Amino acid sequence: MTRMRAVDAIALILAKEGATQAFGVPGAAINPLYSAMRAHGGIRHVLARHVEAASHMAEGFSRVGGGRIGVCIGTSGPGGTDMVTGMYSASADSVPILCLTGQAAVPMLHKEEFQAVDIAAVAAPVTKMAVTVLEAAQVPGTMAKAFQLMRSGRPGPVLVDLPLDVQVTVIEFDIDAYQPLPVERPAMSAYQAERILDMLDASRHPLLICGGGVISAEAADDMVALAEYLGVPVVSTLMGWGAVPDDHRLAQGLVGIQTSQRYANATFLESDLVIGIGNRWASRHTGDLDTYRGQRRFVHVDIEPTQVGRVFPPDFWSVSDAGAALRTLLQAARQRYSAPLERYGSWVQECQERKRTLLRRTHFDEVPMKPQRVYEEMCRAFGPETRYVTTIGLSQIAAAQMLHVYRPRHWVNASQASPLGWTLPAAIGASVADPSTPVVALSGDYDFQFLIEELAVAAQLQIPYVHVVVNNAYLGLIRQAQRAFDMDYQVQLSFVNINAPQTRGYGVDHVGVVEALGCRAVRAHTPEELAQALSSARQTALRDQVPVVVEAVLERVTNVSMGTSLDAVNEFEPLAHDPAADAPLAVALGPEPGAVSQT
Ligand SMILES: Cc1ncc(C[n+]2csc(CCOP(=O)(O)OP(=O)(O)O)c2C)c(N)n1
Ligand SMILES: [Mg+2]
Repeated sequence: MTRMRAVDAIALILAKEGATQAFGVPGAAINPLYSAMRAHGGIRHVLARHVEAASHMAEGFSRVGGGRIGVCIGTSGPGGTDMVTGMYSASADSVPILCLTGQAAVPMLHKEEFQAVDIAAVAAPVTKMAVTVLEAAQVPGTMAKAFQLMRSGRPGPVLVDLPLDVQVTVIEFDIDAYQPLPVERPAMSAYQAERILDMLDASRHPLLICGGGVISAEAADDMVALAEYLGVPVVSTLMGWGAVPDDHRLAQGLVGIQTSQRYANATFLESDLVIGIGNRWASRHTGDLDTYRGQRRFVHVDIEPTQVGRVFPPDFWSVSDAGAALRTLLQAARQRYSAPLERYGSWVQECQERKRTLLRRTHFDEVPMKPQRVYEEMCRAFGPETRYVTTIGLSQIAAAQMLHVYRPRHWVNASQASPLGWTLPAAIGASVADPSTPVVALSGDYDFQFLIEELAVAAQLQIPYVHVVVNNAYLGLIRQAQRAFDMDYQVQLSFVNINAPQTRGYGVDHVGVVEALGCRAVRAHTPEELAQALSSARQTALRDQVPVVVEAVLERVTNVSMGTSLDAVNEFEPLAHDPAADAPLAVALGPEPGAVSQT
């Protein structure tokens, strides 16, 4: 056996568990762990400018890391409380991150010590486990359990809080004897698959729902394979977007009351059987439940048993890892049908027709620009290899209606918690996890301002990503929501900037701030300027090895399509009456199905 400080054991365990990328902010109460990381040498660390940002960086990392878990490190007190939003966001979207915090020494915990807070209690509702380790000898076991929990069942975050004296206590530890604990993944039974196929056989208009569980189970190919064998169209949730390429003939868009397409909702309302895989019937997906459920029959497949029946009782369910379920269903289908099903051909054709015609207009020439035109230009400038990162706002909603995603983990979105400020640090985390995939972040002006200082991190680390900022000088989504109260109250961001008349009353000089933080920036007022800026942004980023921010100055007020029910989504803008002219970049109008995503 070897004797070492508990923190040295932690560094060895992180490496053995493959969690070698940390994001954090040091402080006196966590310095021992930093000393262990420094001595070990194998744990990389990104120094954030705000601990909340570090937590979102870790999320961004885990969301694209393909099984690698991002680590977030902070000191005691505010270090931990600052990362609570990241824990919440990770837990809401089923993302594993490991949060490590310093803590006052055990004998001081009850003495209202400087920066001592019961972070384990604070974090409990937003983690799978939150624990202050009081005995140094428990550290290795606690770490093993943390990794097991993060990976088992529905993934999620864990907090391990480390008192100063526990960190430096010397323990017996042999890393060669340390083994990662087994990970539990329930699998659909053959019997369950048969009953689901019975329901399919009784259906004329079946639909598959691709939820985020498909992506976290690395099962996008299984999803496509099952859909193709059954000949059944697939709609996605916001978290499942990208598992089936948007230009696949069976991909029928996103269903929902905000982040959705007209054709997807219309198709959903025509369906008679819905098989949800790795989804959780989020309210922004279902809207009004009576409309959503109608006379349809529902199958729910989810890895977390307590998700079944949470929102409404399904007609049939299976507790299963999404990948295991898809493979069991495919095997059962191969046995039952012996050849790929063709019986849903006319249903698929109807869906395709809707995908070509039920579109929203994107081609507007106005100056100041309408946001729809920004997304059209993004579709033109950014290829299928692009990884989009965003959080919330009219920006996110319109983008999800109009952008295209072709690969799993290429739509990285804080879907459920949706904290403002998430986009920028998550884009950094995603870029660190996979530097070879071009990252395009998308923010509203307010989201961008929340954690804008993190641009300095990206400049310091030479991270060449592109950040599109749509500036309406408004808390646009909240302004739109305030129409229900007949007010426009505390949602304006515009002012005359005495230092920057070129902002024309829009307030903050984003170009100036971005440049001051060490990055490149371009401001675009017209569609032509925007097209030019977007087309050269990636090259500039690669050339200068810094983020490039493209600011699109929008008209102040644009209401984005949304509603409370799938059959009552309000359209505020002209629709695409002539799709080729009004929505030229619509995915169904593109080249041969499949051609784009295969380039
Ligand atoms: C921490 C936090 N506070 C408040 C909100 C509520 N909220 C959602 S969108 C939004 C306005 C976003 O404005 P902006 O980023 O400019 O995007 P826009 O809607 O204008 O496109 C607000 C305040 C939130 N999601 N997160
Ligand atoms: Mg805005």
